[in-house]
Amino acid sequence: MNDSTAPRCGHVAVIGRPNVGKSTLVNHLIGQKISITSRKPQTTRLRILGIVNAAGAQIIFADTPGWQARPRTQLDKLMNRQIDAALAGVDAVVMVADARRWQPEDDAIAAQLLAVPCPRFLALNKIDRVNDKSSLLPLLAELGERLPDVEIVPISALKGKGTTGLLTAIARRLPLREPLYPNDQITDRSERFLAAELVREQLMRQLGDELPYAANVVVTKFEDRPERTHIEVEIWVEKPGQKAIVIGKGGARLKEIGTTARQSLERLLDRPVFLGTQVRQREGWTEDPRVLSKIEREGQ
Ligand SMILES: Nc1nc2c(ncn2[C@@H]2O[C@H](COP(=O)(O)OP(=O)(O)OP(=O)(O)O)[C@@H](O)[C@H]2O)c(=O)[nH]1
Ligand SMILES: [Mg+2]
Repeated sequence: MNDSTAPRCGHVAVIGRPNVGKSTLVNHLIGQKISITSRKPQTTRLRILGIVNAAGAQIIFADTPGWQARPRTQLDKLMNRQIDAALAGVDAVVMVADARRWQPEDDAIAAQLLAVPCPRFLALNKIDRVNDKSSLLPLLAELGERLPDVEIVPISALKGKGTTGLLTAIARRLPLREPLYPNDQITDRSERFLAAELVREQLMRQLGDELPYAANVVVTKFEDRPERTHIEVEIWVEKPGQKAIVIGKGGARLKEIGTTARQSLERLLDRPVFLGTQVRQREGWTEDPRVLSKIEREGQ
């Protein structure tokens, strides 16, 4: 049998510090936004699979939350546990780092990378922001020495530079195995989960620094009706003042959040959507074990 044409398939964890571009990379490889992104760290909360069929392989990426060196809340701890779960039994690991600056936390993640007994890759991301590409050479040389057996690939997840090369390199290293998922499936998460996430994406993108971390989105209704999918969500915040901020003057902020989230959702689901939003105050949910175990179990 000619191995180069035999099907390959495997699980690949994508790990790294918050905000380095893990979700942007997974979305780019899938060609759809399945994992939310923002300029703020800790955007991804739960592991989400992104399934790519390319280069003769089915590559099942697990996008993970950014690893937090000092988890503070129970929610932070839940997020770090998601990374451990993604690393269990993987066939390859991709660490993502910012090509502009290697940081002390990157060393801790590189140690996790080296501890996993499978093919390892380091994607040095955001090279579109590096004007003088030759300035990358000393970092590449140093990392090459410090991280033996790690294939280092400079990329721009945002611009799609170097990403095909990375995909092909990963595909080549996966085990010979029939695909685990049907070839039209792009994620393991339900449409319900994706709806909640796209609303949370707008909270991350449109609100100030603290509030998004105090917010949770819960789907209360999801019905496929003949003319459109009818979705209702609750946005939980911790404090009364936060509720006023999410709603905004005359409801303007909430309207903007709802409209933009609905448009992203319609693109993803490829059908018309009604999205109803309500804001509720729910103090201390980031420490509430009942809420957290529900989030962990059901993904919302
Ligand atoms: N210029 C540039 N920006 C990028 C690139 N990749 C990602 N970004 C930006 O970096 C920010 C963070 O991207 P995410 O994909 O949300 O990062 P993440 O690693 O998933 O972050 P967490 O989920 O918080 O851990 C966003 O504003 C992205 O648009 C890139 O290649 N170039
Ligand atoms: Mg992310």
